[in-house]
Amino acid sequence: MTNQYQTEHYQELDALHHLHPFTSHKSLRSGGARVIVRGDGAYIWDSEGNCILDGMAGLWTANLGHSRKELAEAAYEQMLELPFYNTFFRTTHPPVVALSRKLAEIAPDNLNQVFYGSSGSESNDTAIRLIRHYWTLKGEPKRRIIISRKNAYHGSTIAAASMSGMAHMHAHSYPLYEGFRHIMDPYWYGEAKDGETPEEFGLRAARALEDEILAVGPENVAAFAGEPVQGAGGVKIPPVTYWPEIQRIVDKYGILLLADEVITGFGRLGTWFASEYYGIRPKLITFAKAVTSGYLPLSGVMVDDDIVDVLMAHDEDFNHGYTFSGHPVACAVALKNLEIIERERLVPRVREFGAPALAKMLAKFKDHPLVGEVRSVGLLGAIELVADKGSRRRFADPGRVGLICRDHFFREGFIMRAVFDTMVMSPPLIWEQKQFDEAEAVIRRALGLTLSDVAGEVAA
Ligand code: PXG
Repeated sequence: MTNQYQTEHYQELDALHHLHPFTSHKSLRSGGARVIVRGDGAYIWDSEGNCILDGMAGLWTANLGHSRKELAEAAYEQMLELPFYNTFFRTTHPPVVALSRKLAEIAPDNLNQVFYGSSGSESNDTAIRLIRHYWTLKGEPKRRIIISRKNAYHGSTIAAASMSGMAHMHAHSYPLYEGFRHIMDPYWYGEAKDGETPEEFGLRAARALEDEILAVGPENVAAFAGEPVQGAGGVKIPPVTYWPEIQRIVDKYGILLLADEVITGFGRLGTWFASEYYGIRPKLITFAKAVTSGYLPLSGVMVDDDIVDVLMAHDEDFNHGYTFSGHPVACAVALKNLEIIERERLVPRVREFGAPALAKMLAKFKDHPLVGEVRSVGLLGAIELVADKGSRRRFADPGRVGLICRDHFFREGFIMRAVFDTMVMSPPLIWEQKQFDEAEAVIRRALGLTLSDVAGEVAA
């Protein structure tokens, strides 16, 4: 096990040479990064030897948990056989063919073709270009506007960040890429009017799409894009009325539905894809993260037969692609990952065990003085921290209390992420009752410590 000296050594070199994503580099340099050195199943270890329960599956990613030998072996064997070849210029290879076939089998029936990338951002950029290309080929080139939602996260490339609805990203030093509009997100706890039921709110939030389509002119709208459950935006679970109404509206105006399943894909809600869970019929699904459980980077867009038919009916090239589109080693690892998820029945297990266990564990905190709401769907969960439960009043300076709480979690040996003052979790699909019990004990301690830190600000 590494010792204290090495922790400081890594922190110092990290501060000197490594720029981290979504980070204040100044504060990171003064505080030092945590050095994570090992992972096994549900746990990770830091360089001080602390064992930490990973309530975020890496970053919404390691659905199988950490350090599965079979995935390492799949990579090793593929590296000895064919470590890399491209899929441009009319070439292909067995792992990409086998994975594409497998994805077509587990995805909704109408989605049978895959275009690959290495990150969720890339796959959303692919989808954006493909959507616009499709309408051009169809003879409707004016249809360029893609409507998405506030607080959506679709990635960090310029097009995907423009489709995202994160104000702090839009405010960054580039203009938004053109052609995106953002409507309200279906966040009942944060945005419902007094007395508005989740069902009423869900319809109102969905109808914002119709209002926007009419405002910009239906003939200009190419697609609607959304995460079935907003993840990075704070595990915002739409009311049951939301997605059926969205489906009705996209059908009515003949626009494409893009489901960004980068977080929800591969079992997280107890179905292979959340589109199945919510009964929606997307024309495109983007995926990444858990397709390999994060062991190697891989992403893609699954494309509907109608879109493919239009591509097939024209001679034009689709001028788009990445060196690593369909990387053979990543594809081999993805295939093995899906094989294990299937063999261990992890998708039905989320429905039968994981989802109810998470909901039951979170429910124990709903009466805590700091907790405004707990919610979960499948293995996505959230705890809202508020200053006043009764009125849903937030703490001053949003995000401050979330960070206090996150740091307590970490010191207590547990990872949960703070989205402002919403604590979110996304455990691996392999958690057993033991891990839910451990999480419960840590959450109880950490909420208690957080409460004593901010006691003066909490309504009696
Ligand atoms: N779509 C969704 C729904 C995502 O959650 C992306 C696209 C982009 O994927 P890549 O692979 O380009 O990162 C994501 C990524 C967080 C956090 O803090 C969430 C993501 C990435 C990094 C941090 O919750 N999601």
